[in-house]
Amino acid sequence: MAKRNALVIVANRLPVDQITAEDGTQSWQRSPGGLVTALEPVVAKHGGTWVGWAGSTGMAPAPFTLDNLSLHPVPLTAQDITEYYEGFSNGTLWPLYHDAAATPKYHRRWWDRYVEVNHRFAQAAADVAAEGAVVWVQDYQLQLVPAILRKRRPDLRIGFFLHIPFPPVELFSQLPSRTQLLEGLLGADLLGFQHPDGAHNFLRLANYLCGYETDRTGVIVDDRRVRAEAFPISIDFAQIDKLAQDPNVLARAAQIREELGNPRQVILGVDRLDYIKGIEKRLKAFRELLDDGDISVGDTVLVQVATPSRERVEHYQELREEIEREVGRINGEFSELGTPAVHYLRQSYDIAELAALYRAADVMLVTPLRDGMNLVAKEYVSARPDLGGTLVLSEFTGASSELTGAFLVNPYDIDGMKRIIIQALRTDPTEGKARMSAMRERVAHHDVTMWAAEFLTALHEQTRPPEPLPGPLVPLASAQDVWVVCDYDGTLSPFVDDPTRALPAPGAYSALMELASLPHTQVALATGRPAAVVRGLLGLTPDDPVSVLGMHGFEIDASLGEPLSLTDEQQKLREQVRAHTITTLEDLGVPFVQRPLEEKDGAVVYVEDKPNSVAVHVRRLDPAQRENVLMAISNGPALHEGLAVTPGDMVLEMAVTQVSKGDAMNLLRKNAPDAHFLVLGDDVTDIDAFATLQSEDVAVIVDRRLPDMLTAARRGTLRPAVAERLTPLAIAHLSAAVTVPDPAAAVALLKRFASARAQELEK
Ligand code: ADQ
Repeated sequence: MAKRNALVIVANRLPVDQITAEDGTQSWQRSPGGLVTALEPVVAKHGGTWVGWAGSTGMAPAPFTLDNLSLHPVPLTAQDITEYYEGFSNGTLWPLYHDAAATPKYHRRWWDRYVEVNHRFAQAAADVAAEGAVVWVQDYQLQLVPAILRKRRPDLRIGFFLHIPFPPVELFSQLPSRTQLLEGLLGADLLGFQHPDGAHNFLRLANYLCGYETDRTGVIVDDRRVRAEAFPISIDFAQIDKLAQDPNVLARAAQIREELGNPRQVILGVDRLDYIKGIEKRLKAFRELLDDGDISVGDTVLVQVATPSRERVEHYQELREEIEREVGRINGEFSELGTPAVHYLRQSYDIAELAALYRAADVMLVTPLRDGMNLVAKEYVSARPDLGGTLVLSEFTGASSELTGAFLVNPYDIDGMKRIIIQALRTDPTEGKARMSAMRERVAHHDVTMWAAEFLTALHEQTRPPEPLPGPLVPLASAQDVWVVCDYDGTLSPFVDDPTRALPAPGAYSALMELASLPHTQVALATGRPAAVVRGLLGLTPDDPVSVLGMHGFEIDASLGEPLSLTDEQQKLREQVRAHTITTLEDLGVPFVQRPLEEKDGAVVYVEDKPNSVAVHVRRLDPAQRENVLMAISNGPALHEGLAVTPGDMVLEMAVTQVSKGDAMNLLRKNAPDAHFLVLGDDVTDIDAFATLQSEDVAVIVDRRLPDMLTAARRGTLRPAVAERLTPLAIAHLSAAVTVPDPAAAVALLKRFASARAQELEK
């Protein structure tokens, strides 16, 4: 039985290589790489294990430890490598996720093998993870692992990080196994992407292809929220910065320039030999610059280092041939005896040699067609403590959002790229230093340790056990019949400038539906807005079992009672009030609109015509103007006889009927005389609902406005229109209320209540 650990990293490859000495003895050596460097301190601290393939096919070596890293090899057969790794991972997903830079291939047997191998990795992780452990799954080869793992080990806290871009809907939708992949990822608690675009694409797809409710940063899956956000990866800045000042590295940098024939300028490219890196287009631009006479051999030299990669995959073989042909062509046409135009090195180097190359280069070319991040760009910047050198960077890399001091290029635009290369070669040293300094600042502060810490902290937050249900709600969870009644604005939806965009807090819809689906549990919304508007904002369909009482109870669902309508007199009054409001605003010279506010509207008043009222919204005005307008309306149109005037949050409502949320509550109680009520609200009009509560009922107040009003009432500083609503009963319920800070917390409370009640009802 393997030792169980509190932290498990799952990646396709273990961070080690097996080396064979001259005498044939074999040993393990840690492979260099940012991921190990980033995770090593975390793994060491938590006693973690790394699960992955050890690099040779057949039987996996037994679990072992190297440099404090506990390693758990997963076996892969030659056929697994062909179908799961070279096939589905690198023949299908890799090109597709990189803008289809090569044509993705779809083979059902590749997919089948991918599923099988993902099961194997998930099982290995399940075997080594301790109860409640954090499991952090890495990259596109293992996208099904989170869901498989969650099924086997629901106790685990699962994170996933994608190192490559996550494609937009139009591309991802090509995948025959698209929903399975999304569902696989959704097994995680936290999904990390290199760039906000990746997270955004994922959220759109989870909604579009799987039908899940999503918001800006997450997806609601059953009773869980999966968070999806950008966590841009970085490098060990300090290590490379230090290395780049090492006398041996500096001497080697000088030697490199000498070996190159002491050209005036050195241009460098360092890439894995991959078609996404845009090496061919870069070579083409360089050839044309030589051809045009903008640069000359001997004066400017290009060094292109390319690490061999995925050499058995067809696209990669073609690419290599193409690049080598182009290098041969350039050198054939332009080299002089002993002075090649391009130095092409298809080799791997250690980090010290790379640091020397970085220091020797005047211009670094990083021009991928698409790249999740691109660490080479960050390494180059870290290797320039002298603030020398300039970086030419493709705008299609994740790094381009951070390295704003780079010269950005569109690698598909060869002429543009040529212009930018010349600009980079001719950069004034003062400007070059300023650019380099800004980029170094960024990488120094966002290094790989910070990346890992931010991801793991977010995962811990995301999976923190829920707080217990507040005491007053406990008896309600087991009550025979319960009605949950919620206000909308300010209670389930944060206040925004534009009321038409007052979207619900994440998870609000599913919380309401969860409650409404429980036996003996009814849900209603009591809002000052028209019912249809709130239904639209929440996405409630007529089939959803939630009642909506609009206009403070003037609009009622047919299932609850007879609809109300205005008398001729009330209709006339409403018209008069509206006309009076408009002349008042005209007299004040304050601009106003009579249709829902739009983003382009500036500081205007919105005069809302509601079925039984006129509401004046002043949110867009500056505070002094707001007061003026509210005063003028209160002392003018609001004085018409027969009006019920309600001051809300930056709105004044003048209703021609006397219906209040108290009436709405009474109607509900008439329908269910024995039910207990849980009522959530945040504003003045909710006081009327709270005032109808009985002793077993519970009030939940959201935000500070109502508690502040209570304080003001005690001090006698409350406006009379509000003070008169605060009956002794209302004060008693408000004082005993459970309070939550904001709509997000209100939604979380509803969810907790729903699951507690579900458990009680099952007993
Ligand atoms: P890669 O596609 O491999 O990584 P990149 O981010 O540039 O791309 O990392 C390459 C690494 O290999 C760098 O650390 C570099 O120093 C090293 N390297 C390159 N050529 C080398 C050579 N000849 N010898 C030795 N080392 C060499 C994937 C994604 C990226 C993402 C990373 C990390 O494609 O977008 O930045 O993962 O998340």
